Amino acid sequence: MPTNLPAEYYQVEEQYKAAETMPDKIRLLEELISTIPKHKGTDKLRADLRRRLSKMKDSASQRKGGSRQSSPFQIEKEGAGQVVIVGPANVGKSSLVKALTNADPPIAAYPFSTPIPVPGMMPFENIQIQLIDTPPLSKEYEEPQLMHLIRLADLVLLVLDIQGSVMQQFEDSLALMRDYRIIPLHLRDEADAANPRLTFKRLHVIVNKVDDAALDEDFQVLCELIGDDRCPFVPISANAERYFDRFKQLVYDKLDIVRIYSKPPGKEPNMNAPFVMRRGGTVEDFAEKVHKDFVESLKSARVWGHGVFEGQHVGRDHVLHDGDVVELKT
Ligand SMILES: Nc1nc2c(ncn2[C@@H]2O[C@H](COP(=O)(O)OP(=O)(O)OP(=O)(O)O)[C@@H](O)[C@H]2O)c(=O)[nH]1
Ligand SMILES: [Mg+2]
Repeated sequence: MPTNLPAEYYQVEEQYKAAETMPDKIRLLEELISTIPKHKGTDKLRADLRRRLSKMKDSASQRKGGSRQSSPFQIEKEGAGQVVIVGPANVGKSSLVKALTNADPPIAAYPFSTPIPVPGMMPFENIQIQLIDTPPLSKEYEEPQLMHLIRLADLVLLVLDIQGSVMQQFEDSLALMRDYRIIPLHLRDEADAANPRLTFKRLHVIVNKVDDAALDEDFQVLCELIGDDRCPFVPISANAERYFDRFKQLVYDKLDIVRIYSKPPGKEPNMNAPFVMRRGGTVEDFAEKVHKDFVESLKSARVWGHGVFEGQHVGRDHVLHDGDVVELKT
């Protein structure tokens, strides 16, 4: 047991030991973990308590459902990409997810109103993109499972509040993620890029509550302050519904995906139902998307679109571009 624990630790520990119900025990154990200062000497204690907490959460959810339930932080990817909306408390994460998707997460004027992630689908042109509302990034209430969700996502959007202390929110959020070895991709050069314990995530900053022209000016001042063109901040207003189109385009662009249309031989392609692939994907990757057996049986392919003449025959390695139409012959 480390000797330099704060008095608060021992107080909460007493309460934890005295707690009689499982929800109380879980809540107090979380509180107990948050009282422990972070340094080498407390690593083991924190790890042990976290393990105990996760066991307690597991058994609590088992009891509830009769069988083992998966964590609400494990969210299956749906649509063209999974985007997590993270940020400090009360910046408007839930408001954004509610305004932009079919989901209906809780919104409140007080902080910590979102206890678990809520996924929703955002339509963009002819595809759907998954946005996930999350509990706040907070020093007082760290949520390791949220960090795991961030690690698995295709894109992270960090939401800040122009009407609050934006730079502080920005720095605190990055510091919290760094504690869990999550580093924004654009800062890769400054971090130890070869360190396999670090996760580099594509991250963009969305500044919410830019409700009117006066706040547009505040946003401009903020941009000048940042002066870093590798991670430009993007304004939005969930309540005034401003800059939504720009937001959707940004999400699409940053997901780094392309839409490819399948044309059955002798028929027209269905332009409403694209196949979505990573940018740089080839005809072979596309064939696999359409049907896994097609990779083996593919005889030839023709492409209409970028950098080819109409219906050009191409090889398996041909790289496809957004909007290309492909006819596969098997
Ligand atoms: N002026 C203004 N207020 C907003 C905007 N978006 C959200 N809010 C308000 O900010 C408060 C917090 O909104 P939420 O969407 O619950 O914020 P959150 O980030 O999900 O909060 P937590 O889940 O507690 O972390 C509510 O009172 C919202 O009405 C906006 O664009 N402009
Ligand atoms: Mg919320």
